[in-house]
Amino acid sequence: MKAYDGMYIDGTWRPAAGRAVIEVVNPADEQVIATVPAGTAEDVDAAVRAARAALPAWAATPPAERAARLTALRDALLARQDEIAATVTAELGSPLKLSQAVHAAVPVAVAGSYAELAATYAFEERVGNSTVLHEPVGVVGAITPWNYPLHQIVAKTAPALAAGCTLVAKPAEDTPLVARLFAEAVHEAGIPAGVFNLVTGLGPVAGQALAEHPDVDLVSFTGSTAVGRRIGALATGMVKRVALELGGKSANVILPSADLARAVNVGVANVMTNSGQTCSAWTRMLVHREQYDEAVELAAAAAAKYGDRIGPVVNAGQRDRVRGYIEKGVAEGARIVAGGPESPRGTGYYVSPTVFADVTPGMTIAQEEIFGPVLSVLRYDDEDDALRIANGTVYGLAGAVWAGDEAEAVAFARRMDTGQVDINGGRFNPLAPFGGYKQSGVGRELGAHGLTEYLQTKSLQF
Ligand code: TXE
Repeated sequence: MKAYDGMYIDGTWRPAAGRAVIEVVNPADEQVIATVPAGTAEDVDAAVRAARAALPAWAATPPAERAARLTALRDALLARQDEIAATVTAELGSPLKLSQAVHAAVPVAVAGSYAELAATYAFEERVGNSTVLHEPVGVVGAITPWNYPLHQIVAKTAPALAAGCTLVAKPAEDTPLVARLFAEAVHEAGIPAGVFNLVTGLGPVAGQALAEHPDVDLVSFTGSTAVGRRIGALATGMVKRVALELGGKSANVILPSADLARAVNVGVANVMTNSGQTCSAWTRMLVHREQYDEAVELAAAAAAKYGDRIGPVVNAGQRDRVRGYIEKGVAEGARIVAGGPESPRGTGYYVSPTVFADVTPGMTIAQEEIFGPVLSVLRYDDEDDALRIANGTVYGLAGAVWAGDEAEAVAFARRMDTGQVDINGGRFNPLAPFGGYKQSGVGRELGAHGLTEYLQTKSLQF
C-alpha cells in the first residue's frame, strides 16, 4: 500500500489543502493498493489560478513549439508504456493484455495525432476581406471517468494544449494513479508549469468546485448522464463553454446479407471488452427474425468463451448496478442464454459475460446503459423496423452495421441517429470525430473536430 502525497499544480507536487484521502482499490482482489489526496475547493482554486497565470504565455507560444511539446509528451507516454499498463490493471482491473494494447497504447496515438494537428492546423485563415483567428478558449476544467482512465485525460488534454489552452484535470476517484503518471509524463515533456494541473478528489467536492469555478472558461466532462446534465446546466447558467460525452446504448445492426458468424462474434467481443465499460459498446444486437435463433446460439457460445478472460468491473457499486440490470432483464421477461447475475468468483467485482435473448425494444435492458458485460439480442422484421429499433433510445453515440455489400451498410448507417458507425467491423481511427447525437452528449473529441472544441474565433475585417 502506497500513500501518495500532493497534487501536480504549477509544475510541482504540492501538498493538498486538507488531510482527507481516497483509497484506491484493486477490483480484482478488493485490496487497497494506495491512497491519494482528496482535493477540496481550495486545491481546485490553486490549480485554476496556476492555469490562468500560465495561459498568456502558452497561448502565445507558436503552434510549432506546442507541437514539439506534444511530441515530447507522446514520447514520454511511450517510454512509460509498461508502467502505465500495470497501473491501469491494478486500479481498473483490466487484463494486462488489454491494458497494454488499448489503455497504454491509444493515448500515445492520440497525443501523436495532436502533435501533428498543432503543427498543421490553420489557426488563421483568410475569408474574403477578413482574417479569422482561431484562438484558445482559455482555462479548461476536465472531469474524466475511470473506464479508459488515461485515454479520457489525453483526449481532453492533448487538443486543449494543441489549441493553446491551459487545463486542470480532475480524474475519477477510482483511477487516480494513472493520472498521476500522466502528470509525470507532462513534466518530463517540458510542458511549462501551470499549463497542465492535476487535482485528485471526489466528484461532488473537487469535480463540482472545478465545474463551478468562475475562472474556468470551458468544462469538458465525460461520465454519467445524470452528472453531465448538472454540469451542462451549471455551465450554461454561467455562460461557459461545455463539452459533454455521456452514455450510449449503441445498436449493432446485422443485415440479412452479412456474414452472420463474423458479425455476431465481433459484436460479442465489442461488448465484453473492458468488461462492458465502454460508452460506445454495441450493447444491442439487432438480427433479422429468420436468422435470430442461429445468432443467439452463436452469441451465447462466444460469450461463454469469454468466461475467465474477462476482468472485473471497477467497483462494488458498479457490480451491484450491473447485476441489478440483469435481474431486471429476467423480471421483464428476457431470457438468459449465457452468464447471469451470480458472481463467477468469490473475491473481486466480477460479473459473468451475459447474453439476453427475447429482448424487446421497450425493456429496461434495451433502453438504459448498463456499463457491464451484458448483451441484448433483439429481433427485427425488415430494415425499417431495424432502423426504428436502432434509433429508438434517448442515446446516439455509436453503432455498427454489417452487410454483404459495403454500400448497403453505408446506406443504412446514413439513416442512423448516432455520432459514429462502424461499417462491417470498422477500425479505430484517432483522427475521426467521436461524440454523441441526442442525449449522448454535446461536442466532439479526437481529430480536428476535437481541436475546435478548444478554440474560439475572432474576425478581423480589412
Ligand atoms: O459516473 P460519474 P460513475 C456511466 C455508466 C456508469 C455510470 C455511473 O453508465 O454506470 O455512468 O458511473 C465526476 N460534479 N458512465 O458514477 O459519477 C466523478 O468524480 C462534478 C459513462 O462513475 O458521472 C468522475 O470524475 N463532477 C461514461 C466523473 O464525474 C462529478 C463513463 C464521472 O463520474 C460530480 C463513466 C459532480 N457533482 C460512467 N459527480 C462514459 N460516457 O464513458 C461525479 N463527478
